[in-house]
Amino acid sequence: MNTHIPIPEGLKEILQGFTTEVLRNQPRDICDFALQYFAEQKNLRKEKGQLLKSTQEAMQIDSEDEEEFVVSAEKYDPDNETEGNREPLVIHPKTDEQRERLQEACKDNILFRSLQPEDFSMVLDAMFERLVGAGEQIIEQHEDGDNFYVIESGIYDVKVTDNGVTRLIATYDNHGSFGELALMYNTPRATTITARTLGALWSLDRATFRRIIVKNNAKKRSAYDEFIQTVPLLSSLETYERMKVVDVLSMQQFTDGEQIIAEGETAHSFYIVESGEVRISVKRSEPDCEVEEVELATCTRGQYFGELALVTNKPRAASAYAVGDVKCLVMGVSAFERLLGPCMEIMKRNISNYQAQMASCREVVDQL
Ligand code: 1OR
Ligand code: 1OR
Repeated sequence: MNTHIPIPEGLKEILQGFTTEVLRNQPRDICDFALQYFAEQKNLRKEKGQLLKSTQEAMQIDSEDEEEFVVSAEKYDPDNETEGNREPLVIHPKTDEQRERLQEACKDNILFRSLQPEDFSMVLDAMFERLVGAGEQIIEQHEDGDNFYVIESGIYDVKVTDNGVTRLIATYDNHGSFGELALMYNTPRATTITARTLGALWSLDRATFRRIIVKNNAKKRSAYDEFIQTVPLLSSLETYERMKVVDVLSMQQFTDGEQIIAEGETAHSFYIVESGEVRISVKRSEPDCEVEEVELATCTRGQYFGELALVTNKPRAASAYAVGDVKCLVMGVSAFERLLGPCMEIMKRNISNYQAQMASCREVVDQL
């Protein structure tokens, strides 16, 4: 009998992917492995869907803006502004002293760095101070996201509960920001965040965050995605993973001779050269001589630096300086840890190259 059994769409790809992973991992128990593999695939699919939705929403905000612009170019009607489908801008009045502290806390924030000055000013207007006590929970895993937070002071523990087991995965020490993911991608909170000490936070409400930051991210995606695709380190990332990388990048410019990284300092960022040249050097002090700097390497377009301290959790191993005008794409430490896991092997391989090169330098010196 000649029966025709339809093959569901995607079955072949799913089974091929699974078989490849089984062959690669050689698991002892294929059933257990299958459970874990397909659960991960389902999560990945969910994540991709959410990312796509957030891009579409950001595009929607953009097109609303264009419509508003056309209407207001024809005839400006101030009464109409607040009647539109847009909420008026949120403004939390601040004293001069508060605004100064706020500006100081936000000045290095990577999510804000690529904003136009008028958008940054709107963000500052909308932010409000929240003082927290030791032990206070600011974010609870799996809840909906209400605010984004920039740390002014205090120590904050980041914990994840998985299968009933709670693990401390990171700590913010008087620096950084958190709570952006649920607002960017419309996902539940990824972690629980609790203050370990007394502290002060600056909060930004969800609506303003989405209106300004998410819209800005959509612009960044179209501006940087092409370049990011050419960066060798990131070539193993899937398209949606690259989009997430672009979301957390900001561009920083340096002029000739400017120091980008200082040897011995605590690391907060990772850099990819977009244009120009970066010189990497270390201090060397010979007996009876002044401390001098020796050049180790140079990085040009598409190359990265500043990963070593983040991977090893140590102070900066070398300094980095701009040679001529330089533009770098910069990523914060927690985004680096969260998003560049798939590139870690490549970075570690290159780090062991540093050590090998260092060893061969020593051999040459010893032979002299
Ligand atoms: P959110 O809105 O999901 C919890 O609320 C916040 O914790 C999250 O945004 C991030 O700002 C922050 N993975 C996910 N979120 C993290 C992580 C993180 N660390 C801090 N947050 N990982 C740790 C990376 C150092 C990955 C492992 C779970
Ligand atoms: P970082 O976070 O320690 C300085 O900040 C960066 O310089 C470092 O990450 C690397 O990205 C970059 N040894 C150490 N760091 C190096 C080296 C290097 N080259 C580039 N960086 N060596 C030179 C190998 C050609 C080894 C000799 C000490």
